[in-house]
Amino acid sequence: MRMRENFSERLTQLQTEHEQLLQRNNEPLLPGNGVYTRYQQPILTAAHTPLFWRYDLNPATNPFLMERFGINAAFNAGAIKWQGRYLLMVRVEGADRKSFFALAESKDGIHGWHFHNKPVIIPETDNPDVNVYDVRLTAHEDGWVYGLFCTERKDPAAAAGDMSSAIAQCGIIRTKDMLTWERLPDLVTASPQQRNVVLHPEFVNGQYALYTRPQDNFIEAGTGGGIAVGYTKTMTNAVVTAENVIDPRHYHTISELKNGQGPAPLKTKEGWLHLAHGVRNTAAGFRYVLYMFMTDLEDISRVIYKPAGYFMGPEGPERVGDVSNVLFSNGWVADDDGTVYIYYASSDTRMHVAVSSLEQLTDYVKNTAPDAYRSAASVQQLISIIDANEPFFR
Ligand code: BGC
Ligand code: BMA
Repeated sequence: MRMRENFSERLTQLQTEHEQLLQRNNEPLLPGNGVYTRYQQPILTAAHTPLFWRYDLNPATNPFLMERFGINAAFNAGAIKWQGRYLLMVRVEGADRKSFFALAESKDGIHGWHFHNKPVIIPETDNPDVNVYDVRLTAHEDGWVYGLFCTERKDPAAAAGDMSSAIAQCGIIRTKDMLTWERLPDLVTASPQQRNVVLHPEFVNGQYALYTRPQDNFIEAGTGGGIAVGYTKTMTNAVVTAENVIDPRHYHTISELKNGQGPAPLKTKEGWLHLAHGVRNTAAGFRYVLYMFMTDLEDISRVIYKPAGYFMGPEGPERVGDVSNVLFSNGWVADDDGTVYIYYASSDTRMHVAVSSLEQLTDYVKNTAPDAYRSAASVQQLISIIDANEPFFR
């Protein structure tokens, strides 16, 4: 049969294409906005997953060399620097819509990203997860690396015929070697829904501090919402009884519908730098953008700087994908020299990197005006910039 004869030819084509993709060059997009530098190409996509995940490579059992396991997307990755290498714990989504986690690594944080041979095994609890996604990695000062992720299960109270309503909660895993993961009981909070829960890297008054996002129902924040802080004595039976909202939602802002903490905050001389996402509703669906704020080093519940609006919004080809008009980030890495690698996903489809530094990001949060909540007040902010620039633009 023709196809059978073509097996090795097709395999060579697939391998060549895959190699070229993994080795393709990625140039910075200059001059950029001075806050961060985007790169020309995504760093990871569904097509970066190994061919031996997707294809049965045995001509006897797969004469047509057809895909046996489709991969739909590679996005929303947690990040960590581990033994000198940059690691992403990527949300990989199969054609079956189930997400799972897979590690990918790069030597310099920008180029040469490739997946490890096998996905990560996440042990289940007594109440099996239907879907897991959006892990945040935190190297805690207790010596463990924790992964906090969203575990989703069908809402048992969903009306007959409602096949969408779900309950989202925070699943917890930990490791000391990035190879095997111990599953701990899910986080318990008073809130019926939890997504975007993130572990703070240091103890606060001897307790673990968590950023949570109290939410009333599966999609809308309802009367809840906002990025909150809560404390638990232990992570092996994590219970947060009080969630104190530190970054609430506001009318007519980029996060009026909902918001959530991105990765764990980065410590700087001046405060904890936070990256988060904000969501608003539009006639074309939800729009997800990234924003930043800074909290006090002594009192992590006190926001000391919060620039207005978004830090990064979807641009160009980033705008289009499975869930268009979305930027989401749950991973970044700060190097000892202050370089910050921001790993973000576009439109629930692919991963990108943007590079900045602690110094630039601190300058950004301190010197960008906060939201003034009214058009006229924004105009005043703009006029003061123009006036101060007057000696420079003639
Ligand atoms: C999806 C997430 C999404 C959430 C809320 C989940 O089922 O997997 O990507 O954020 O629904 O829309
Ligand atoms: C969610 C998030 C992400 C996703 C986004 C857009 O609420 O938790 O998983 O990127 O929606 O679909």
